[in-house]
Amino acid sequence: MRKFAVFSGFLGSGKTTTMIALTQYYSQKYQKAAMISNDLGHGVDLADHLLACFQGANASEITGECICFCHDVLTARLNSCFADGCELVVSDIPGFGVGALEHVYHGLNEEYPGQYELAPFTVLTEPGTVGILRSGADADLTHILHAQLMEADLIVLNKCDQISEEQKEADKAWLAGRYPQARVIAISALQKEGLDELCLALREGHASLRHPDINYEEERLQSEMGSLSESYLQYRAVVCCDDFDGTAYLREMAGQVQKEFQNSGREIPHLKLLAWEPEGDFGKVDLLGAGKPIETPRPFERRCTELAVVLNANAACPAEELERILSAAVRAVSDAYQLELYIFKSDCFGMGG
Ligand SMILES: Nc1nc2c(ncn2[C@@H]2O[C@H](COP(=O)(O)OP(=O)(O)OP(=O)(O)O)[C@@H](O)[C@H]2O)c(=O)[nH]1
Ligand SMILES: [Mg+2]
Repeated sequence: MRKFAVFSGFLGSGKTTTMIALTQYYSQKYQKAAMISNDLGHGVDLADHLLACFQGANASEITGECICFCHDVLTARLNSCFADGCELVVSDIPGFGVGALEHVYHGLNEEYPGQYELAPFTVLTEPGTVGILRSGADADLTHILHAQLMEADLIVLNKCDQISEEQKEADKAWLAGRYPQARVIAISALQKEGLDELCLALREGHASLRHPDINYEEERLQSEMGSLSESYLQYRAVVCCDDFDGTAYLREMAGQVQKEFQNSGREIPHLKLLAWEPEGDFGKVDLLGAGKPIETPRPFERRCTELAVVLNANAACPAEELERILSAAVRAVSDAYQLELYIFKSDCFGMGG
């Protein structure tokens, strides 16, 4: 079997966390599996790929372009994973992901007929998203979330550790009723629950290769995408005197950024802060919306004297403003911790192209 699955879904829905948990579970229980982190940022070792590597996943990345538009790069990577003994490869999609069914699945099917077995087109969602869809309160966001789910053969309701059994069943039933073309399964990637059902759905299921009717809204999607910016910042921070708490440092930085976005009334769907120290300890902090609590999926185990830091953010503001906010937060918090900074990468751009 040489199976490939795309994992689509909104920013922060848990695509990376799920791909890490899935490839590890799949490799233990079935056959070797691999994941690809696809990011629009340039260069190598971006946050999602590094996180997967730190956690020991069989991972690689495709950066600087969407797999929708570089089938030669994608197929070369798939071929090398399959040659390496993998039977399942999963990749995410940068941005909103809408259109990936057409561009990736139909594209591969037409250009490389019969070469790849396409697993169900998978869209991740989470309880908060289902709540937004059900209320329809935010028209633009609802439009994007709905367009994503229209493409799904398989809907994965992630983060079920955050809700009760009753809520989980209610959300599943609502998704199944609203998107009858898709199978719905519930998991918690963080708690590694529901992974067997997900493995089986990908192993045994097949892509339907439908053409969902979302093209007429493409212009609107383009303009919504155009209002988002993405930023990547990488630097090394060295303390001048005492050691320090790396987790607190990352959380304070997320807090500064959050304050700026709260003040301006703009949204920041996902800010990732990943840092590691020379001995191999690492920490991760996430902000998943200006009004959301700061999450620490992985705290540092020890205090630090030196850190390499990767910041990656998607936000609804112009690229220059996002860059200014992130740089200011890095400088202010690093000063407070008496850290000397060596910035070696800063890449910020609008996602509208
Ligand atoms: N409680 C809970 N949190 C989760 C779960 N899965 C992911 N998360 C958290 O949700 C946040 C976002 O997860 P990611 O895996 O980075 O999401 P993503 O879809 O890859 O995000 P982008 O790369 O920005 O598109 C992180 O803080 C994760 O730890 C889950 O099952 N339960
Ligand atoms: Mg990700």
